[in-house]
Amino acid sequence: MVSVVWRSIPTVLTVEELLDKAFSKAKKAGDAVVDKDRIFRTRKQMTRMVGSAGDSLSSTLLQWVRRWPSLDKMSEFDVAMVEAAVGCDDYRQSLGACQWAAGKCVEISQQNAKKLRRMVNPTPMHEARREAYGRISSIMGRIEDNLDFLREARNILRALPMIDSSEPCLVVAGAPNVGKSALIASMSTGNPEIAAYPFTTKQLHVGHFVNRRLKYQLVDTPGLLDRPMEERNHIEMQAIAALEHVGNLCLFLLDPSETGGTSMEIQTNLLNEVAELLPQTPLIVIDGKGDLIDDLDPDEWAAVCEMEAALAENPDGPIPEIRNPSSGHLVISSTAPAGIERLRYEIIERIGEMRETDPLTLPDNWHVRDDSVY
Ligand SMILES: Nc1nc2c(ncn2[C@@H]2O[C@H](COP(=O)(O)OP(=O)(O)OP(=O)(O)O)[C@@H](O)[C@H]2O)c(=O)[nH]1
Ligand SMILES: [Mg+2]
Repeated sequence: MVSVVWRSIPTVLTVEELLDKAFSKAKKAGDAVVDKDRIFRTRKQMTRMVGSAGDSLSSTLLQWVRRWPSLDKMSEFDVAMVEAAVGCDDYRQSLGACQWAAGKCVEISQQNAKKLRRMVNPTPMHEARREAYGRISSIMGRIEDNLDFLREARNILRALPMIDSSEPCLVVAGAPNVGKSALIASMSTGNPEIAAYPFTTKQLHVGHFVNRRLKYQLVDTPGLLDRPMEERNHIEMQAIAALEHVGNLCLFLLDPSETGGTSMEIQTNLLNEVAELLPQTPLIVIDGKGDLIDDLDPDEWAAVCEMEAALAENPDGPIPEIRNPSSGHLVISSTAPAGIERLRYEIIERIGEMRETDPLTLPDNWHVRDDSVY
């Protein structure tokens, strides 16, 4: 199951815009009718006008239904995001309403055509066309709230983080200001994408790097895995459950320098909570902002920074590693930079081990040949 590309969902017009577009197209279709016989001409015109309006409305509505991602085909993560952002029930109901209205528009145009076939005078033909237009407008009026919902939903959904659940995903957690976003930026190829969770105003980053054709995604969790458990509501809990489903590893970033403003005691409590919240997700605990940690040997730190810089020139060189003597955790610094390549190596190893222990698991998009048909 590949992630939904939220940025490509189509715009939804207002009822007024939709009707204007459909009726002006219908007028052109009517004007194009040529027939010397007045009765025949009027019948054809009125039939074409209603037919064209019905067709264009139904095809636009059905196109939206088709192009808006179906909840049934989304990953659990995406469903949880939709639930938190706009509500799955309203989402499903609004798309259902578009489908219903599309059917009704076609039905009205078919009924109108049938009626016109029995008419012999132009005046009732015009009346029938007007009546059909009225019914179409009233059907559209009935889905006005649904279209308004979809239009607003689009703005919110377009900002959601996109995660491909068929590739490894690393969830980066830690207290506010510990350097989560900086770590994602320093590990990523190119600039991380900026996205938003529905429950926080904080920007979040989704970055990635590629190793041996596997795309390792790094997902930020500001406002989600950065504060005590009791403050979380039902929707956030659902999103956390979804993160556990999509995340293969959790990188928990500590800031022993406490320059981010959170004491180590609170950070450690948060670490314990996150470990409980994501019981199935292995954790790698890292000490960040290594350049500000007093416990490190300055000479050793300088050597690590130098070796890390040398790696940029020669990627096959030795990968430096430094651990905090007081915690035993791997130390990194996104600004130095240092320890980043060691962390990357460790991630690749850990993910590799996980994939090896379950060799029968194929990626979701793997093509399976059904031999019975050959
Ligand atoms: N000295 C130093 N500062 C760092 C390092 N990493 C991040 N910072 C600084 O710490 C501050 C917070 O970094 P962010 O990456 O925004 O932290 P965050 O955890 O994403 O913060 P929120 O998203 O607000 O929770 C910024 O001012 C960074 O420049 C580091 O390795 N060393
Ligand atoms: Mg951040």
